[in-house]
Amino acid sequence: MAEQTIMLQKQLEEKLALAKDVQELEQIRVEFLGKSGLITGLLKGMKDLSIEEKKTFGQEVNVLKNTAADMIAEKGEELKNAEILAEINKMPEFDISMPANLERGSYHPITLVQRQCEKIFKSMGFTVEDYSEVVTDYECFESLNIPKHHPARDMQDTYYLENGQLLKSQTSAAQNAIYKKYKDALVNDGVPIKAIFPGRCFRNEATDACHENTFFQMEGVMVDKNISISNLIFFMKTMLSEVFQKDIKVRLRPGFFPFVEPGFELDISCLICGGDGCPSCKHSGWLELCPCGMIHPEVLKAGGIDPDEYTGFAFGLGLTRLAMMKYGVKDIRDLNSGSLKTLSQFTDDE
Ligand code: FA5
Repeated sequence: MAEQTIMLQKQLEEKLALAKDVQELEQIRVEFLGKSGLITGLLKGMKDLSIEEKKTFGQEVNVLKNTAADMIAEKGEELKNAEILAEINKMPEFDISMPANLERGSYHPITLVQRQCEKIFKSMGFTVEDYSEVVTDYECFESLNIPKHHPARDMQDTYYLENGQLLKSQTSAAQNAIYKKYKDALVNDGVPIKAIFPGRCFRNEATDACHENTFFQMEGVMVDKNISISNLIFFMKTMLSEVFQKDIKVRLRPGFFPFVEPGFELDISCLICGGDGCPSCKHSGWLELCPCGMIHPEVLKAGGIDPDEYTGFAFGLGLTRLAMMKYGVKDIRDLNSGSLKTLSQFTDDE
């Protein structure tokens, strides 16, 4: 009977040597080790053998079964490795010793002006804060003296999440948290609150040359005893002269925001058309850049600060528009285009 097992093993070896892929290998496995396979079939012929012969032959068949399973598994590994190698060989050749592409990327123009503004304000003692893009209705509106159904909300329609949170429509959404963070140091240690917080804002509105649905602002606040509009104007002027490094025509006019009183609109003369009027400034010659004002007492109160003792100013600089003016970008949409050809032209000129 040993001949039968030796013959079957030889047969299996020959078939395995010819197997080209895992599908063929599976067929061989079924042929030899399947329920009605050749090796299993050997056991069926045992019924006419003596008990002693059955014992010996049974052992031989079991050894063959295990050997066959090992041989098939080994062949399987070999075929899988060959398949991986074939895939690798199909890949285009490359030279791993080649030096990396040494062409440097460049910062986005908005990042450049943001960094520049941060540097200017840091040099004047402001901290730079980060805040989330998803905020609550309380943060974005209620804490800023804009209750539900207030008409001021119409100016800032945004994108709402199913859980009632929203994508912030203005960086002012961080004001309440900033006041709460620093109020103890203000009251107990007399440290003025001086913070800027740049961030991405979202508004559900039609786009044009000076409006995007996703844009950047940079909020700034200062709270202390006896802060006045003169302080506000000083910081605004310093920031603009540092950013542009030349005299810029600005105008301050009254503006309404429920979270400041009095409130102003700070416009700069359009640097794209020199003030003559163009699509970038909606043909007015002026660009709304940085609304600002004295923080409303209700807003200070919501932040845990006593408005009878402390006053402060706040501003909301349009960073994206500032980048447009600084780099002469005529259409705001180019800044979100992701076009490397457009964006790689700008460099940090410091
Ligand atoms: C505000 O968002 C107020 N939170 C600003 C503020 C802060 C006022 C603190 C007073 C005190 P406004 O909606 O005007 O205000 O936006 C501020 C600036 O963001 C604008 O002057 C403009 O420069 C920029 N901006 C507003 N909407 C867009 C837009 N759709 N695309 C690009 N820039 C925009």
